[in-house]
Amino acid sequence: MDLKDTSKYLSLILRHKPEVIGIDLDEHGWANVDELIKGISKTHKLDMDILEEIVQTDNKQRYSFNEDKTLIRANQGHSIPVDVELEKQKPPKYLYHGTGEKFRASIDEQGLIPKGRLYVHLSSDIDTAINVGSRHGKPIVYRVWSGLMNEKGYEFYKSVNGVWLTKEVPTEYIKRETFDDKEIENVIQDINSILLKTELDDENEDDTSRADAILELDNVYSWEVLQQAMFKILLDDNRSEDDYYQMAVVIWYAILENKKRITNDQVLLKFKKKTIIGLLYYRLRHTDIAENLIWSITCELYHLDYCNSEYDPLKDEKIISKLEYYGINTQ
Ligand code: HQG
Repeated sequence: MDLKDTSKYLSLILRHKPEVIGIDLDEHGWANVDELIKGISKTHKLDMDILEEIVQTDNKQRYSFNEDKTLIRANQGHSIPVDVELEKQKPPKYLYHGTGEKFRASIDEQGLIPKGRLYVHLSSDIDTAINVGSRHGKPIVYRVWSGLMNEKGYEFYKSVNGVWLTKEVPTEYIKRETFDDKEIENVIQDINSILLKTELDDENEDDTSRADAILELDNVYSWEVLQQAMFKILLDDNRSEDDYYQMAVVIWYAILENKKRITNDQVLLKFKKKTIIGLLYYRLRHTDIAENLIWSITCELYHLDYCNSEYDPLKDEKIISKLEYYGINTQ
């Protein structure tokens, strides 16, 4: 039996059914470590060393000891009513919930409810939500307007392992993330009209206003769909250099905004970094005006030194092969 089995059993005991091994949790979810080891080791190989290893290496940091390691508890995920002293926190504007396609109809009707657990579990990025959703078959992801909910008085908690929790999410605060072409086409049309409108708008030299307006579209569509639309524009050979340039500005603003808003750079952009940098270079390499901009984007995404790097994206084998995948030959 490996650690994973023992860890799963541990989570059953600490979150749902301590009675299986004849122990109790206190009101804050703590179990006595000696009793726990004694109980679990009847069926699974477990001693203090193994338990410490499980707690330390758990990929989601599910468990915590108290200071002198005489007590242990699960950080979140309980179905039994314990108060793990969750920290109330102001959520970001959006959070995500991954689930199975089979629950879609019911969720669209009822909103998100905790089902067997004490809270609805949310994550700050889509990738995690997709992973969570995959546990229930074909995954789908809902975007949750958590910032707005919070303003309306709904409370949010963040567990020590970074999972966001809330009691419920009514339907008016969720929208399923879709990646279908029709929606992307709608976004492209909206972007087109922004690009066009301001271009006709006399000698409007203010580039920032167009990029801002495009970025604002993420109040209407999801940021992911917006990115797909921009990606399509960058892939389109028949666009003007100015269109490509505007996409670069939007990406730069998004990076800046994310820096302010979110510290975890995993959530920075949903583009594949290499593809997007390759595309920006491919489209804008001959324009003086974009040179600094695309170099700044590259440095931010790769954590490069602004002044010093010798890096040339269009000589990067990985980038070249990503672009080839999209039918672009950089040679
Ligand atoms: C769904 C894992 C129908 C909900 C993960 C979910 C997570 C509805 C399922 C943590 C519904 C409950 C929690 C409605 C919600 N109608 N279905 N109105 N509202 N549901 O396992 O969020 O590995 O209890 O979408 O990483 O999947 O255990 O919750 O699909 O953080 O540490 O009801 O469990 O962490 O399933 O997962 P779950 P979950 P651990």
